[in-house]
Amino acid sequence: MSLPDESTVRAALAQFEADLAAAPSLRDAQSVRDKYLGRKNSVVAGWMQLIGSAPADQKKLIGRYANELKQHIEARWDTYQSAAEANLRPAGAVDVTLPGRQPRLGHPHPLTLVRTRMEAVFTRMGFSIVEGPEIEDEWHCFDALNMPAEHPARDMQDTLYLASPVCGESGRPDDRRTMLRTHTSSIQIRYMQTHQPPIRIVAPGRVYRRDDLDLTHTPMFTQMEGLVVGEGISLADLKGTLLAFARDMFSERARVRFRPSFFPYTEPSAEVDLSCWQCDGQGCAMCKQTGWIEIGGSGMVHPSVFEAVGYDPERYTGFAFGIGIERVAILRHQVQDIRLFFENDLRFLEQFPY
Ligand code: 2U9
Repeated sequence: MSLPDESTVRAALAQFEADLAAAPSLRDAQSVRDKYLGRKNSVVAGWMQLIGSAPADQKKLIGRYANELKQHIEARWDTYQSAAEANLRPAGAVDVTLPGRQPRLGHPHPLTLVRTRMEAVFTRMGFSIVEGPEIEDEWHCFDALNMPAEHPARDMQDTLYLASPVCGESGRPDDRRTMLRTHTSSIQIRYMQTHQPPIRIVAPGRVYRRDDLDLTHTPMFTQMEGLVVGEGISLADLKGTLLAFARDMFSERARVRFRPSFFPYTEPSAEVDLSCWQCDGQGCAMCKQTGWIEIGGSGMVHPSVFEAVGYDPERYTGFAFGIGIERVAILRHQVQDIRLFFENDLRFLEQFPY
């Protein structure tokens, strides 16, 4: 091969253009480029090889011509390739080689996450999960729970009654009114009417009360109530169950404390406190320096409730408890305002990934 000079560079470039123009496809054009630039057996590689056997005073010059040819062909190839790829795609078409857009994945609401976790804890202890209607009659919500007609909880001030009566259980005029359930205890009344002891259930769901919205109150909130009925069920079983719940849900070291209270449907009744799981009872901001956190209410089922559903109160005893799910969520996640759970602000909701 004769040694390259300026005219051989020009001739090689012209030949490259001609070969490129004759290439029927982008793939053929890529072969043309390889014929000139490839690492082995290409025009540029051949020129580079000549350097070894060339006279000493020619070596530098040959290297310069080889590089010049290489740079020209590379630049020309870049423009050729971009134009060819743009031509392959009709105007406005989707470029399928671009990475896809990341879909925005949703996740369960924080209250659903807490509820699911609580359900899992009780399921592990052998409880079944039971649901029921949100629109209730007064018998299932009040009468059967030892809250007779004159009971203050039935007041229009506290309960959201529906405009038109739908049905009544007892036939008395009072019982014909329908309402949004004020607690999920009505689920448990329905369950006892259709099942015989022993029973071990938790009843989660929304409940409604006439309340104004503020930092700690909403007219709709979520509860989980529990009910265990059988022969020989005692207050010790209630305390043991709540302790097991607290240890699984909050902290291995949790302790439970009862404070005497009153509910019409339980006797005796108790407020339930847990030792603060953040400071382990030492006192911190979360427990307001008391070492204890109120988590709900509980008690032994009142005999009148058993009578209402046809259970023999001489034979059966049982315990019940109620826990506010928002309260658990607020405590677990240090939420400052209960309204955040219901405003659907993504800046809040996105802080609870699945
Ligand atoms: C039946 C008999 C008794 C359920 C109970 C409480 C005490 C209680 C509150 C906790 C926070 C409601 O969400 S809250 O505001 N609940 O204090 N609930 S005993 O007693 C029952 C339930 C069903 C048949």
